[in-house]
Amino acid sequence: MKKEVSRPPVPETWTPPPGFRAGIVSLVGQTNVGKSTLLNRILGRKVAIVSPKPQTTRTRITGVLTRPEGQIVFWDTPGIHEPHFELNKRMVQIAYACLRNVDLIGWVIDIEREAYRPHEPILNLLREVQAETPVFLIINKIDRVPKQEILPVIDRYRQWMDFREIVPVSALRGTNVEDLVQTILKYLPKGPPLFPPGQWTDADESFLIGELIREKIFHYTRQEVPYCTAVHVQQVEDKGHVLVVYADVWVEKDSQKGILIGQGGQMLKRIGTRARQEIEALLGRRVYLDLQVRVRERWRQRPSDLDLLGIRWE
Ligand SMILES: Nc1nc2c(ncn2[C@@H]2O[C@H](COP(=O)(O)OP(=O)(O)OP(=O)(O)O)[C@@H](O)[C@H]2O)c(=O)[nH]1
Ligand SMILES: [Mg+2]
Repeated sequence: MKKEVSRPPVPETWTPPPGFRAGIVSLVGQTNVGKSTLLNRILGRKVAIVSPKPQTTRTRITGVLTRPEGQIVFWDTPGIHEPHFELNKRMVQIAYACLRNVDLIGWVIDIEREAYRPHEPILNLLREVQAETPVFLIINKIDRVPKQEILPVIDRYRQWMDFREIVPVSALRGTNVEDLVQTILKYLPKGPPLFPPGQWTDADESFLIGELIREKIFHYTRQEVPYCTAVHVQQVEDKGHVLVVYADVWVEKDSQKGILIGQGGQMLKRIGTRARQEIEALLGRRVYLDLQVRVRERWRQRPSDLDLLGIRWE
């Protein structure tokens, strides 16, 4: 048993068939390579937010896939990058911590960006852990290159490290993703499920709501604004016919507050509307979203603020 994951008891009415397999698989890699897209594709639902901008995922996201033959608990992780703020240091720390106490590691690379040169810090780390933990190379975004360019990349990476498996995929299109799932299952230890079948994440409602709001901020704002922004869900109140969500959007400066609110409140309205629609779809009920933009200077540097946002390794 690994103490990092909370493991709610499996209902006694369900007995896993003989030969059932279960384990934890960490998805790691540079930022923007498609780790979260891959997790969502595997689960067939959105558990992790995605954006074309780097550094979207800020903490570990758990996604659980249960099949008749086994259960895979995926950890989506923040992309590994050079950290300049306490926020980013924690993100990278979390990603590194997710290499320990897992049953398998999937190193996700972007074939367009990483075909000729591996990310050295990740490569060196994985070389160290591979004696204890099987490492797969997952070559993502193969839809972006001609087919004949895939094999040379496989050959090159094979020279750099002895991967247990190398699986080219397109997380966006779903190409080879089922093969990846089947191959992962073969490597997991035999044992009972770690989560009740039917549970697809361990994240709570407030966290998921905050992430969906943040995703829209990443979508609609640019330059430094998304990076200086955090969402803190203050309260979720069930009023019967509607769920009322009070959320603060933190920025670091007045100028960023102005951008997020926009002329005549247009920007905040757009973010709020799109977020609300997705939250309603996720929870299957009507939602009223009360968004307040607040200046919280230097929150990215303040450990207590990062704790409050849940950006820390427990
Ligand atoms: N063409 C193509 N784009 C992809 C694929 N997978 C992901 N993307 C795109 O790549 C961008 C980044 O995807 P994410 O899933 O957010 O990447 P990530 O690795 O989780 O990024 P961080 O959380 O920032 O570390 C998004 O614009 C995705 O749509 C793929 O297979 N093909
Ligand atoms: Mg991500």
